[in-house]
Amino acid sequence: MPRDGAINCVHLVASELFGATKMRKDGLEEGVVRECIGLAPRTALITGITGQDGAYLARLLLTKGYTVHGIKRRSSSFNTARVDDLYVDPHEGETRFFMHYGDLTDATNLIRLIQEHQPDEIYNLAAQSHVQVSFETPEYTANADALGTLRLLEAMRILGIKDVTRFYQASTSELYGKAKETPQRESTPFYPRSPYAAAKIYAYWITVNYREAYGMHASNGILFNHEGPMRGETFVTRKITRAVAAIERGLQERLYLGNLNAKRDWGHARDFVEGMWLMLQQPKPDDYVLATGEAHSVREFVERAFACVGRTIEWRGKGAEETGVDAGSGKDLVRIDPRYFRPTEVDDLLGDASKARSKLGWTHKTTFAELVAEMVESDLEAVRQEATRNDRSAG
Ligand code: NDP
Ligand code: GDR
Repeated sequence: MPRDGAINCVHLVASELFGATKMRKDGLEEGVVRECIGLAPRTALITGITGQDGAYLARLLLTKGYTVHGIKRRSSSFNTARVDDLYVDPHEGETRFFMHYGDLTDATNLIRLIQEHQPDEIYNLAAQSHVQVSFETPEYTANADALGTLRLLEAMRILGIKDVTRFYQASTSELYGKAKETPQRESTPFYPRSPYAAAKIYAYWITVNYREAYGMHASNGILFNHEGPMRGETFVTRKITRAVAAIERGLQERLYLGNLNAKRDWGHARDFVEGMWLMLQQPKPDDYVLATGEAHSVREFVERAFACVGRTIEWRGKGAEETGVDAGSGKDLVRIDPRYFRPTEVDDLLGDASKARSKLGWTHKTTFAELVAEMVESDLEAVRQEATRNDRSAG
């Protein structure tokens, strides 16, 4: 079994570039193959490139020398703001970042894109990812989140790349739902509480099944909530930090929220995409929880976010009548709107990432306090820039 040697690596680099299947049947151990591939330019395909995680992962892979192909949906308005800075006009310079139109509900499109770009790694991040929206659009959510994953796995089989291309599935702590134990780890039973979570359970198990049935290098990252300045504005953390910034600049009166008592294990997306990548660098595929091991309530998030701009929130009243009052001014800045209550809620999630720590060497780097501060800071700057733009256009 050849283990060392520049010569093997040189062969592998060439084989990676011009068709890897033959070289991998020559008896090289999987670990050696990956080490050597580390020297060759690698290609990744990311579905959901325009989303929060897609944007962070694309940046990470580009810094590691990858060529990155992303799938974006056609939209009547611009939807690439998170990755616009990565784009280089191919007429003007060399680029390793490409975007292609596509959709997880369109199997022929997925097959063609995978065939054309022959990725070494596929990261399936695309999803209708909003839990509350999934109650309004359960069928679409199942189509994109559950069947979309199946379409990608089948495409890999149909194209004969199941032995050479590695697959990452964006699984979620929502699978634990009404959690059976605390903290949740890989062995904790699932109990989904939304159409989103039910769809993601299918995606989780079909990934495991293709791994077991066809020997594919397919892994699930069971990721607990991860946030950051690029988080979508309708997820609770970003909704809060945007509101804090807008209230601070006098552009918004108050913030309306749903369940203040829900607890989540919130980390930073920048740290979590590193874990996704590590999973695909392992000799063997597996499933891993990524989490911080610390849970905080929505209420605490609100308090800390307002504290970043020097305001202390005091809670008054109960249930839907509860308000968050600014101790300094006496103004109620937070009110409850029952529209944001969910038909079935996930009350409390807390992850145990010991396996990822010991097997991948992964751990989160950003603390809860740092995360909130970074998001508030970024939204204060965004609101300032918006205000400046509006001033200019008014003049
Ligand atoms: P986002 O909602 O920010 O991004 C989702 C991405 O999927 C967007 O690029 C969106 O496109 C795209 N998308 C949606 N539907 C389709 C479709 N039918 N075909 C193709 N693309 C589609 O999610 P995140 O980046 O936060 O999350 C990434 C993945 O990780 C998701 O699968 C999510 O469910 C999962 N996850 C997220 C966690 C988190 O805390 N962030 C935790 C655990 C799992 P567009 O921009 O056009 O809407
Ligand atoms: P979640 O994130 O459902 O955990 O899914 P979200 O930020 O939407 O909700 C977290 C908790 O906050 C409560 N909440 C509110 N939520 C929203 N969006 N808006 C509100 O006004 C509000 N008020 C209170 C919610 O009830 C909930 O308990 C996210 C997504 O990224 C999923 O794709 C991912 O799988 C999971 O995290 C892990």
